[in-house]
Formats: sequence, C-alpha cells, structure tokens
Amino acid sequence: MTRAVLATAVDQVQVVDVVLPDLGPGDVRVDVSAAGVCHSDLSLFNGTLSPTFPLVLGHEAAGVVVETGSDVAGVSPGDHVVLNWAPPCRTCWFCLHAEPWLCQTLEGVIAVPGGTVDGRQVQVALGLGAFCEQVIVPARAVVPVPAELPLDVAALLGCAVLTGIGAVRHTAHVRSGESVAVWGLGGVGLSAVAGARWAGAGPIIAIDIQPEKEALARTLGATHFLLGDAPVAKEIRRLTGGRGVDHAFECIGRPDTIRTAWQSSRRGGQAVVVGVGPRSSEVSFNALELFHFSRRLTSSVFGAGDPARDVPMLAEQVLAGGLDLKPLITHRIDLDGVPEAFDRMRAGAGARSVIMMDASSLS
Ligand code: PAD
Ligand code: ZN
Repeated sequence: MTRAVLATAVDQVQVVDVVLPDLGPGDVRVDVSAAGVCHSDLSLFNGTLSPTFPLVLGHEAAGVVVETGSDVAGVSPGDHVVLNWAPPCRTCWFCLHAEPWLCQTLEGVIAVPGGTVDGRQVQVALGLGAFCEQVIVPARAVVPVPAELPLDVAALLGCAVLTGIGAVRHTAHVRSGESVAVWGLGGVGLSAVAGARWAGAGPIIAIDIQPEKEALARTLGATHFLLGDAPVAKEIRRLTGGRGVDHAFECIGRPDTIRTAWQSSRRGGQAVVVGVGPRSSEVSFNALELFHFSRRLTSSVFGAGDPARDVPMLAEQVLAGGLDLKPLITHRIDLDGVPEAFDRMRAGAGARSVIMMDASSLS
C-alpha cells in the first residue's frame, strides 16, 4: 500500500491507499521524493483534458529507484531519477525522424491503468501517477540524474523546466541578443524566462495578470514586466524599436493571449504556443494579416526535445551554477496540500508547489 492523491471525479480529490501493480521484468519501482503540481494536473482534475476517473494525478517528479525488473539494464537501486511522462518508443516514424516528442505511442495518452484502490482499478496520469509515495513505471520512463542534484529541483526538470526551456532552445532556437516575450509566469513560463536568459536573449519581457509575479520573473531573468491587462502589444513594440519581439511564448493556453502573443511578435518573427487550452477555444486570424506579417505560429510539445538527453544536460547546468531553478519552488507541501495548491494555481499565486513525500523535509 502506498498513499496517493486520487481524483475521483471532476473537481474531487482525496488521499487514498493504492495497491500498485506487480513489478514487470521491464519495470522499475521508484520511491517518489518530490512531485511538482503542474497546470496540466489541474486541467485533468477540472476535466479540461477529459480524463478517465478515478485517476492518480502527478507527472512531474523525481525520486530514488528501489527495485528493478529482471530485464532492466542501465538503472539500479539507489539511483536518483527524474520521471519522464513522455518516454519515446524509439521505433515509430516520428522517433526515427528525430522528433521523439511527437512519438506515436504517446499521442493522446493522458491516463493508463495502474494499481487498484479498494479492489477497483484506477488510472495513472500520463503513465506515471506521481502524486504517490511510490510508482512502478517502465524503465524508459526514468532518467538518472546525479545524486548531488536536490530532488525537489530535479522534479521540475520532468515537466515545467523541460517544457519551458525546450520551447526556447529547441522550438524557437532563441539566440543571444534576440528579444523575447513570455505570457503566463507559472512554472512553465518562468522556465521559459530562465531559458531565455540562459540563451543570452534581451530584452526578456514577462507578462502576467498577477503583479506579484514581477519579482519572481525578474529573479529568473526578465528585464521587463508587463501586467496582462494593459495594452501589452503596443508596449512591447515600444520596447523593441516599434517592431515587436523576435520570439513570443504563450504559456497559458488562452485564445486572447495566443492572439496577443502573435500580434506582439515582429514581422517575420514567431509565436510559440506552449500553453494547453481546451478544444472549445478558438483563435482567429484574418487572411491579410497572416500574409502581411509573415510570422510563424507554432507550438512546442514537451519542449520539443528528448528527456533522455535534455534532463541530464539540464541537471549538469544546475549543478554548475548556470541555471538557478530554486526560485521556481514557492511552496513545499505534503500530499494533503494538493487542493490548496490548485486553489493557488487558479488564483495565479506563487509558482510551483512541490509535494515533499518526506514530511520532515517540509520544515
Ligand atoms: P500555472 O497555472 O502555474 O501558470 C499560469 C500563469 O498564467 C499564472 O501565473 C497566471 O497568473 C497567468 N495567467 C492566467 N491568465 C492570464 C492572462 N490572461 N494573461 C497573462 N497571464 C495570465 O501553469 P503552468 O506554468 O503549470 O502551465 C502553463 C501552461 O502550460 C498550462 O496550459 C499547461 O497545461 C501547459 C503545459 N504545456 C506543456 C507542453 O508540453 N507544451 C507541458 C506542461 C504544461
Ligand atoms: Zn506538466
């Protein structure tokens, strides 16, 4: 038995005891140490992503391997690992064409069966269900990291950081001296800000509707902060010689901010949709503006990278002092604190809440 946060229906959640499945020959058992609360968990919990319930939430986590299946090579008990919610199959068309983030086996997979509660089958979010003291996952869903890396920071590498920094590096290929704007300063958007600083971009303009995000954004590298309800596009043009930014990153998933991000990029620039909005939200463009501005509009799925390559590289950067991700963690909580973390997220308060499984690490 292991304790987990189970969403039982839309907007309903409880902490329960889960019986995990047996360890298969290709699986590893991981004691989860830390798990970040991502907006995608809220979107599963509130039904935006239409999951199957009951569902163990959580997909951004790190921990320690405690047992490996008989066929597992390359990872051993005692290894510190980041969980990977998008492990590519390495054999489909997309994997073979160097786009593992679009792996066919992952398309549309938001929940898979895993474990039972009171004898009833439950689903686990994104193949992990990481809001749980322990998980059993395929060996390809873990990426080893150095033991010196604090596990709370390591957890963030599993989603927010990989996504935000990946959008900057792999999707947009931001270069030194280029201008960047980022909408939505949660874990993902703040990671994009940190990635832009790492890339040597400037100015880095951060936008949110919560004034309290300014200090966080500046700590992570923003050179300017704008309140989302001001005439943002006009102000961005003023800051960029009347042109607009080279790269605009929308990290919320709203039609109005996607539209503003696109409008705030320069002629020939690009807007990258990182936020995940609902099917029902439509964004419109007129035919003349699409032609005239010659902008690119694209999305960045899971940072358009490969976790097996990028997580160790990011871990090295953190350890070398090149990337300070600690400010992303504004709240450390236990499993019972998830509903309040969702409340904070709805209110746009703080950045990442991270569940620390060992209660003594909360003080
Ligand atoms: P979060 O809820 O922590 O942060 C969202 C931020 O947006 C908050 O600071 C809000 O105040 C701010 N915000 C809300 N409305 C507005 C507005 N109108 N104008 C300006 N700012 C606003 O979310 P997160 O950082 O965990 O996730 C952000 C999005 O990224 C979310 O849609 C999530 O599902 C998505 C995501 N995408 C991927 C991917 O593969 N592309 C991976 C992980 C998460
Ligand atoms: Zn996530």
